[in-house]
Amino acid sequence: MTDLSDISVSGLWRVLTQDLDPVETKEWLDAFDTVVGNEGPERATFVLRKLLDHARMMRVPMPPVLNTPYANTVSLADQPQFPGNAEIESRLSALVRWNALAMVVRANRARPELGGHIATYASSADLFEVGYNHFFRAGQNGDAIYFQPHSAPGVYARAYLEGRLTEENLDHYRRETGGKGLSSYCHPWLMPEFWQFPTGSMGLGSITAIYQARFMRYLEDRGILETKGRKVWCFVGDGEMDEPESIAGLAMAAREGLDNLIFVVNCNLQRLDGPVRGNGSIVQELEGLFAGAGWNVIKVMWGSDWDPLFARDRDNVILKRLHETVDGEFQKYAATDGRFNREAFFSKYPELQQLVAHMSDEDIDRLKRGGHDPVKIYAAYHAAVNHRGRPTVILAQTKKGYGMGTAQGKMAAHQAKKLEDDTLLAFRDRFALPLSDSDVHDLRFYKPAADSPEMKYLHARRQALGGYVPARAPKSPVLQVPALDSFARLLEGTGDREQSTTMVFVNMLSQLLRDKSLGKHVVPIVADEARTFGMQSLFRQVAIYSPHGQLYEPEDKDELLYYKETKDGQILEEGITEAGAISSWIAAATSYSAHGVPMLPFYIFYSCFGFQRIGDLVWSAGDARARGFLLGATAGRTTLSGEGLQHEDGSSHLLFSAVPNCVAYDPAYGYELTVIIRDGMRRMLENQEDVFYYVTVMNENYTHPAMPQGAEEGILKGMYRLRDGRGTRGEGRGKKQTPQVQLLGAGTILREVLAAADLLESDWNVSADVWSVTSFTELRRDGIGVGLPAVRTTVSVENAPRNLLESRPGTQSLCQPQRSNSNF
Ligand SMILES: Cc1ncc(C[n+]2csc(CCOP(=O)(O)OP(=O)(O)O)c2C)c(N)n1
Ligand SMILES: [Mg+2]
Repeated sequence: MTDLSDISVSGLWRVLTQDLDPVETKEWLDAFDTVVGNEGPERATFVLRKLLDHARMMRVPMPPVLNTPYANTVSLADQPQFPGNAEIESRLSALVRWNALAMVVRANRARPELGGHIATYASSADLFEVGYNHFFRAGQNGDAIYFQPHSAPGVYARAYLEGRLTEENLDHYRRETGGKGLSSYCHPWLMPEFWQFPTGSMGLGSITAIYQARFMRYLEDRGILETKGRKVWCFVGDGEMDEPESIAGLAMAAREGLDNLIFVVNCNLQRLDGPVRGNGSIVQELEGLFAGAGWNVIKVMWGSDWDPLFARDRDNVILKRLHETVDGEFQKYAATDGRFNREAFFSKYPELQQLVAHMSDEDIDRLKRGGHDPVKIYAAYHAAVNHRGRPTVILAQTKKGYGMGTAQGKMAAHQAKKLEDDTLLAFRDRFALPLSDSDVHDLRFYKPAADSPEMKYLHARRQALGGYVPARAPKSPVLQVPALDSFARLLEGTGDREQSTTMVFVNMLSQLLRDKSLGKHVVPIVADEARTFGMQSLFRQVAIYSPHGQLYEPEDKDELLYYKETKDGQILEEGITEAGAISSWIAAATSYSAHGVPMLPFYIFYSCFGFQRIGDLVWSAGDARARGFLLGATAGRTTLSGEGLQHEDGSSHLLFSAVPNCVAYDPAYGYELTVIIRDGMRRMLENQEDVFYYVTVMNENYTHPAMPQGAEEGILKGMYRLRDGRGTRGEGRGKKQTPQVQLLGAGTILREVLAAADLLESDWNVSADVWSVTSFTELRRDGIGVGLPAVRTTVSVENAPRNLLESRPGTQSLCQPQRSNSNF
């Protein structure tokens, strides 16, 4: 007997499809049918359960119960009527396909270095079109759609048909100059009124989408915003699912019952270099993964033209053959023609050969994968939006480079961007495009007349769904921020009392949470470190958010500051997932745009586990125009030495300083911190600047002076004179000129600098001015800005004239937190 425990999931599936005793199998199945037929499905479930328990007792290895056959999950019988006009939709999707392809190929004909992708969109076009025509609801009360990044050309091509982008825009694909260009990928910084969510870096779309869905629940549960019925759609690639971030939030999504979340994985079985799982099955693997995490899984494997084949296949020989086939072979079938497919796939068994005997090679060639059949896609989406209690993943099988002639299914399909005329002509014929040979040769964009049935249909569908997508709302309602003197207690110093800046922050946060108008917008976020930062008082004050409330009596219930979870709790206690915590923060920090409700998130973490751990998500926050505070706690080299090097952060400020719209401060005193946070709130909530803050806080205790008169401006600019050396020199000390030095200190080192100044004065008679540097980053930016008036005002890139910045090499990085295209 085969030892099943040693076999991989896909291997096991194949072994299990080899039937050694079909007669006996049939008897068992007949018996089971009788139970279902006579006693109903409930009884059948009970019997199955009993059998499984019994098998476990007898140590019989279990089959991979999380997998279903390599077939559509929604059966033909359960398939809803397709409500659209299939013919018009097919013509529209052909036009979008063409314009996307023309845009990329045109750009590369003119400038081969531009790059771009078509094969991804060619595989996902139908997945999007069904969404556009029937599901995606627009607006701040609509759905949040995370587009698969490399399908951006198709999203532009559709917006062109919709009249939202012009031919000139398409002609500036990947050339974002002069305000007419289109960014390579989904990028709210570069196209602030178009893209909502940045997804260009693989895996970040998935995790931020999951936490977006969770944040929408949070807004609803806290009574801040009605989000019921809204969905988060996240389109990802099958290769992309290998990213740790892609799967990092799956269990949370199921645990919290996020049925407002729908993942669509475009399973074209390929990534950039080759097959995703050449020797296995990515669909089956993902099914097991998602099902194991508790998701509702819907597979869309085969198009409607397979239905009659499956219906006639009494012996399940198609499934048997499918289960023998690894993805590397499926890719080959995609890259070859019907004749090859007949010989290599269908001719393996006589029964199978028989099933397709009536079909020509062309018919076989045209057999669709499920992700290319709007009827099947509609059925899956319909099931997904109506599913309750769990998130849904749709695994849609497609072909990479679908319809792109010689590029379809090819190993190098991902990078195909220069197509020859004969391939283009074949594409035209394949999708019945109304283009002449010379139109094709010239790669002419095509838009039907405004009064054509296609255009009327397209606009009518979008009107019915509330408008156009994607569209981003850059402005939000203004929230008034308390005046600085309302924090007087934090500005007047601590006298003899020693305190850490972390505690000052917690006091300020606590005051903000109590603020009548601003309080409910505050979102404190921690990744299992609240106690470390002395924040446990907030557990009781505003409680921890839990969609299930608190189903147990907490061990510390008798204490004043007990661990309190409630359905309307305000703290997001994420557990040990920095990636999850910052994804929550991003959702809150972009809520002003995604939901029209500005929120004020504070995510506090060990500074060593900030950028170093989740740097790419920080960039993503910048790209998304996030507004909020990140707090790097226990910062600097001098605190918590006993914890070892892991907590000795000497680089987080350097790392954050590279993100152009991140304003970073390293304050030493409570009043500095207070001024900085107050001003940050003013800039983000009142002025609506697209900046976010990184502020370090420490846990070293010392006394804090009161704010010196007039220090505020310097604190914000990055430095101010804390001690005037001349003032420290004693009276009548002689007229002799003594040396005068300037000492600068930031954050943790400032108090050592003050001590050094004392030493210089007492031991060496050298007087020293001491400057508290609250931000070397801001000073550096100020310095760089000298001679470039437009960016002189720190990082307020928003107001800088783009053409000026863009025309100067070397200053671009200041205004464009964009990744280099060539990396993607
Ligand atoms: C973090 C990151 N690593 C690498 C890339 C480069 N990259 C862009 S697309 C791609 C392949 C994507 O494959 P898949 O997710 O299967 O999408 P498909 O194009 O096949 O639909 C890669 C490696 C990237 N964009 N982001
Ligand atoms: Mg892929």
